[in-house]
Amino acid sequence: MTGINFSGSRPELEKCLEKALAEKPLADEEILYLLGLEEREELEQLFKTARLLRERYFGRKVFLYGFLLFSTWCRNRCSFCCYRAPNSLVRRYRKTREELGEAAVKLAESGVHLLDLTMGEDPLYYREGGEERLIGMVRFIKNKTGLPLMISPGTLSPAALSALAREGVKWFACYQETHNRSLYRRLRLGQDYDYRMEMKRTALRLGFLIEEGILAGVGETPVDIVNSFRAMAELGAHQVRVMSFIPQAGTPLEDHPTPPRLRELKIIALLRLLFPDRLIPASLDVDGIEGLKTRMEAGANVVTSLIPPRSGLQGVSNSTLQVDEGCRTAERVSSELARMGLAAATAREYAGWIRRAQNSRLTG
Ligand code: SAM
Ligand code: MD0
Ligand code: SF4
Repeated sequence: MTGINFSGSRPELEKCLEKALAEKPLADEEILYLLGLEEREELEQLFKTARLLRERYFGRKVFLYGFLLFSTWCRNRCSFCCYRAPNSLVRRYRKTREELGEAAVKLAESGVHLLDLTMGEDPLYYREGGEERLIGMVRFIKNKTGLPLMISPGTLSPAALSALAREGVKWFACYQETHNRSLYRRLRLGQDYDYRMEMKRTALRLGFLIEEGILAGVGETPVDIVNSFRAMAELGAHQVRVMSFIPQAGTPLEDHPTPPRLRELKIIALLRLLFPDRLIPASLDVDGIEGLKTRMEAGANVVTSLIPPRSGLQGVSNSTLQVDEGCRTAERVSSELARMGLAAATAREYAGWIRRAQNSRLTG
């Protein structure tokens, strides 16, 4: 019993979705076939299958991640990002630990399950004494809120990573954006592909849970997407994401169009089919609260980029979208989830998932 009636669907579709539901590995051609679906009813079957798999591992419960971008200064020049060093059209700030602490407490009180501490590669944290500053900041937020932490710092030295592991930081997030080396070179200008990949392996060895991610709409082919799925599996990532590229004023890709959202939705669904027990985000940073429903319907089980209103903190790809309007809060997200028959998990449920993941008791 699959719980889905596939009768009337094309035999190829039925075969692929049955296989996914049985958690048998899909061949590259099958993934490509599913990524190529265009018809509404067929897509609906794909999304339904993704939801069924999500329900198998997570029931109706969803995790909420608070986002704290504590510095928007960056030494890098990623072609897609508004925070690239030469961009003068973006608001720069660097939060003190007290300012950050205040926002962190607001998020914690609102009921988020985790705080994602993110920065541009701010030179302040790379000069003499910078790593200690970063570690001090992390310790301060941990003591102040007691919440599980994720760190999204870009690349760091293995020593700094190791110190963060000792502080008890649970997650290391670092997105390759693509696993096609020549596309990577055009996106993460001047950054070493292997160093970035290796940091994630180092993080795993240090006991972190890790998040890998890709961008949709930056010139990737369907085969590139399949290769990224394979790279995520090989890495053993615990959280896997895709975000649609949003063009940014003042950057080399400012005139490159944002992709049709169906591409991101199909990738979310495929991620669920391939990684049924892993965490898959729906980011509010791409299309705001209006974009939540379709992403949840495609199989996501985490909502990211919750930002406290009027804290002066920004997002990334739509850096101020709906922040001060209060649309990116736990309260607003929870009421949207309720309308979809979903609900925010308890802190205990999230802690339980982390414990099982850290004890490697996830399947697959
Ligand atoms: N600086 C760190 C790094 O690059 O790893 C962490 C912060 S960085 C802003 C986080 C992620 O935001 C990037 O890895 C990328 O996936 C995403 N991002 C940046 N600019 C974007 C854009 N224009 N559209 C969509 N996602 C974007
Ligand atoms: C998000 N703006 O979740 C955040 C960010 C970094 N770990 C996450 C890209 O959409
Ligand atoms: Fe800097 Fe990260 Fe933006 Fe690249 S993606 S420019 S490393 S903030």
